Amino acid sequence: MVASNGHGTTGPDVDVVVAGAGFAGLHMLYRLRHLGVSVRAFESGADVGGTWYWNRYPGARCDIPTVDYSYSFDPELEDEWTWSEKYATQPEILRYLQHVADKHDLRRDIQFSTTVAEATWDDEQRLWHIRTDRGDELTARYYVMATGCLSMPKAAEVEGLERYRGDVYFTSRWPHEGVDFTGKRVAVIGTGSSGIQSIPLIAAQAEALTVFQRTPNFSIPAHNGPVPEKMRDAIAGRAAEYREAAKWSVGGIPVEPTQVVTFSVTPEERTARYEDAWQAGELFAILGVYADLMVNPDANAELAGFLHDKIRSIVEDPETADTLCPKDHPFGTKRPCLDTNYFATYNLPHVRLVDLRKHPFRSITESGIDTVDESLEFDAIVFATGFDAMTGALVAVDITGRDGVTLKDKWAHGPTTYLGLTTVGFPNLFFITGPGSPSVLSNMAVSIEQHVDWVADCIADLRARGVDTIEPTETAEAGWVQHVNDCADITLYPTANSWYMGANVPGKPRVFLPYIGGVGKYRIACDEVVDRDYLGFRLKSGADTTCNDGVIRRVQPDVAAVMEMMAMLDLPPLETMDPDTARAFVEASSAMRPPGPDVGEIVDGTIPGPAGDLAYRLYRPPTDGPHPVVVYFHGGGWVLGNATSDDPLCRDLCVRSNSVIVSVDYRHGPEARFPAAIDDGFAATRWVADNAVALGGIPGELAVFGWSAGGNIAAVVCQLARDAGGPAIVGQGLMTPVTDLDMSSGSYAENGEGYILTAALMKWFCDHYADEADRSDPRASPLRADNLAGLPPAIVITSEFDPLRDEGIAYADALTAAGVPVQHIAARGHTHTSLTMVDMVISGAKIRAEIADALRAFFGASVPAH
Ligand code: N01
Repeated sequence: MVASNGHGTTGPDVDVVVAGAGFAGLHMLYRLRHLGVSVRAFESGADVGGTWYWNRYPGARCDIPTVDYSYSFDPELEDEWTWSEKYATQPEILRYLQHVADKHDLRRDIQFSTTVAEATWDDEQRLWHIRTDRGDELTARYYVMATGCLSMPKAAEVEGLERYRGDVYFTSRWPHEGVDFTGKRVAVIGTGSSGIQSIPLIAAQAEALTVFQRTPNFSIPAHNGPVPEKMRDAIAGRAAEYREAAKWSVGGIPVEPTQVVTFSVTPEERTARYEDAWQAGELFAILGVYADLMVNPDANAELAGFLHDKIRSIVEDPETADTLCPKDHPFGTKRPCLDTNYFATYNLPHVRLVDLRKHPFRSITESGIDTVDESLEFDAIVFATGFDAMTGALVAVDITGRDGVTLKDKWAHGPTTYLGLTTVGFPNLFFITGPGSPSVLSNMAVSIEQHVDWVADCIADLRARGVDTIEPTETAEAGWVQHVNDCADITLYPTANSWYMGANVPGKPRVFLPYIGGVGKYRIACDEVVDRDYLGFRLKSGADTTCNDGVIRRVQPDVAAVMEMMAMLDLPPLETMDPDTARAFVEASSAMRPPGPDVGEIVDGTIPGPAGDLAYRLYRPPTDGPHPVVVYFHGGGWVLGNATSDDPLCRDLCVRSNSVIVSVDYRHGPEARFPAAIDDGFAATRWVADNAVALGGIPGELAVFGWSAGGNIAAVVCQLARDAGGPAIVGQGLMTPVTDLDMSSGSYAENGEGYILTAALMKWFCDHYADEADRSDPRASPLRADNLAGLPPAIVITSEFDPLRDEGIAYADALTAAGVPVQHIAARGHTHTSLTMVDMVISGAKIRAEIADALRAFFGASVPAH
């Protein structure tokens, strides 16, 4: 039903309904009001504040410096409000939000002590029907959920609570009048941020405190106190500039991320830096201590070791200290805590730690808690057991979208959103800091404002254009979900059983919920969506639908980061250089690469070639031989490179495939043009086959592998070997190969610019390599061979953003058509060069693992075990 809007026409009762009046809801209300739209907000609490209204437990504070954890939309607040501490307490933050609400008279649009219970989309009228738990019913064009990421407390999951006669408290729903634990025997369950903040203060009052710990957590001292001068100075007199920098930063605080990796410095320097981060008492300082902390397990373990030592140096009882050392998850993969005297609390004689891993709960009794091996009596039990994070509050509202689908059902296997803001099937529904947005991994104040601004601007824009509904497309949403996962998958985060993964709630799907790509990059993506005419959104105005469908981020995030870095260096294009200068330039750049994994042995030697000796480098696996042998041909467009130029890739292939890799050099253009490289490649393959035993290889177990121009040589060598009756080659690995020199495929048009290997550079390579007349020779363009039958089984690897992609695919198809067994590995989101960037582009590792598996399959049972 469409109610009268009081203006004599029919339409929604209000333009927008907002659920929640915390940080997000208040700002949303402010923005909408200034747009001149009608808005009604509902808030479950009796006043504004959201999380800061409910979480009143002793010790509750923010864990982002409060000068950063503040609004920027009202510049007057910078002077009006002075934070008393580096990390303000809950009452002070609540007063701040109340001040904002008062100043902007926001309460008049908020109905308190009221929860939105149901929201149902009416596709005919194009509006939401909203119903609250107090029976209010109204319609709205848009529905904005500003319900918070950590607002739905988890149920007490310990059996028997209903029997218990003592006092029960949840940190997330703390009594307004406070609690006096003096003379009480208290149990605290949970050692996340809420437990770690409250335990020292509860211990200070209680007669006896027992902490039940399931998982120990990393925590560093907050070193709280007055706002440090350096923090005040950073913002004083330049608040606007400071806030602007925060918006484009990684985590929502303007700090320059380090580029230094853990093991690039001496152990002494490393420890000194860890110590500085410990002393700084800031989450972003310790999480950003080294660039590889959250991607390299060894780097992470190094810091974890330092933190374990700190715990052991504080906690006097060695067994308790050991129980408090987190060992089951990498540092940072569960949100680390900031504390005041947390670990030292365990030195107090009346405080005891129970390790639930060793002594699990049996049940809660009338008078206390039974573990499997003792009965303990308590006057009060405090649950600091956390939240159904990020999705709990969203699916708690009965939301029904188009075609009667509920949000709960749609997200049964994990939330799917476009930009964390919207979801398919639910037009005109917006989430503030929803799953798939930076939210909890960032300074929430900054992320909330970004979402609120995006939503407000969007609503204003749609109204101005006469658009009735906005809804993401399946393609855009699937693309964003993929991107969110791609970003998480190159980090250690998914390895932990954290609430980021939904792992703290029994039965919740295991999905990495927030977006880890960074606040600044995320903002760029959101803005770009709008600039590209709402890319990936379907807009309906009356009977018209417009849609610029597509995916906003398709390149793998680490590949994109490398491309950005290179763009910033503004390097001269290779094709503007003469070959010698280009060679020197590439060699100098290669010296800065991570070296790749250790192999068992490296041997350099020479091979007699048709026109003189050819250098080779042999990589032997660290396992007992003999091994199968792979003749490797380097990339470099037949102009650049040598036997050692693909060193990291060769090491990686060697270790992963457990094969001897013999990287052979060949003559280059323009000094030695086509077919010199091919002649050398074939001669080198023959020589390696003949000398397999001396090289530590298994006779007959010989494959060839090449990248780029090297892939071209590998493919041609297989054709030549077939035609010459030997040597026997059991498999060919062609990674982003050149198979046709005519350079006219669709992928040249698509990817010829902007992905490092450009069409212009390919032309430069080809011009230096082969005369026009030679380019259709199958020895230059193996795709043009009349007959591909009888060639060795192949692995063809193509990259999505490579000008050479289509010719790789064409060769794979042609081989298949000729009856050759082919495994085609399509590297999604990769470029021509990214798969070679060992230890730099982490997303390439799983592709190289697939390649290694395929190589091993060529050799079958003859490959010795790892
Ligand atoms: O909740 P948590 P939280 N039996 O989920 C344990 C933010 N926050 O309220 O790890 C026994 O982190 C659980 O054990 P395990 C901040 O982002 C910020 O403390 O699941 N134990 C864990 O130890 C934070 O990360 C501040 O094995 C059970 C604890 O309870 C987020 O909110 C302050 C259990 C829950 O830890 C959540 O923090 C407070 C069971 N059945 C919160 N179930 C600031 O400083 C759970 N546990 C700003």
